[in-house]
Amino acid sequence: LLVFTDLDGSLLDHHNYRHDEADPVLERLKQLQIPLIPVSSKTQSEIEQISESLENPHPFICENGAAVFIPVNYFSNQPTDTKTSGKYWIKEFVQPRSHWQSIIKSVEPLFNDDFTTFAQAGIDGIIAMTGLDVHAAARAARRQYGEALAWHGNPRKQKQFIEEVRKRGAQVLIGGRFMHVSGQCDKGKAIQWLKQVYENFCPDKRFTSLAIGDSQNDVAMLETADMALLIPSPVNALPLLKRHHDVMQAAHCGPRGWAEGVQQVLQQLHL
Ligand code: 2M8
Ligand code: MG
Ligand code: MG
Repeated sequence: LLVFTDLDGSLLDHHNYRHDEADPVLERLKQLQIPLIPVSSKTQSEIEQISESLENPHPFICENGAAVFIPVNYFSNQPTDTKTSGKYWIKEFVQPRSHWQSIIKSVEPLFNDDFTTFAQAGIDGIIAMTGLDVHAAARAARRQYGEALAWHGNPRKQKQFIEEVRKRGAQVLIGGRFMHVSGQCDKGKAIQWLKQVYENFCPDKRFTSLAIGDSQNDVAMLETADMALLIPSPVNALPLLKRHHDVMQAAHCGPRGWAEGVQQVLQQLHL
């Protein structure tokens, strides 16, 4: 089993970003040596901090599938298509943040006060919009592959914004709070790539993928995985899945629902 999990609103509580209620199940996954792979809109720096505090040594996927970070020597060889940087082998799916920022800049005149980007908001603005502390907000600001923005305008204008940036080669994904402008990446493509890497390096094992998420930006991953666990959100409707054979829905929001759902999957698989 490979557990691909969204963070905010799924493993972490939407409001206070805590995961206590999932801790016993996280412990159980460790005992069973089941990889826990964070797949989030969050940045490398944010996920590193979370993985460290969970003592989770597994790869992670940041910025909505923009890049997969594999700790060097996690597999017996470096996967093809990856570069080495610092402690990681990295598979990148999109161009750097500056490219997406210039696209946003080019459409900005059409949408004067309709949005605020993370770059415009700065650390203080990010704190105000998210409730993160100053250190966490600084990590959220350190984006490498896209731009996050808060939408203040009406839904019609929002649709138009998505169209305008799309014409210029960008794609918009919608998370629990923000819109994320980047390239043709999503959490689904990224987990598919990483699952293939596990299979290439462990040919004697068969992997089942479980994806867990609560928002629209999780749909591609929920549809791609063998099993999907939907976590209800206190702020958005359950994302609609077009295609899925094995989908479960947690009874509670955040880490409580996450823990109940994962436990159920472990039982189902007799683990
Ligand atoms: C953003 O991500 C969330 C989760 O999906 C969202 O879009 O609502 C990201 O910018 C992330 O880096 C940040 O930590 C989070 C804070 O709420 O918001
Ligand atoms: Mg989420
Ligand atoms: Mg997320």
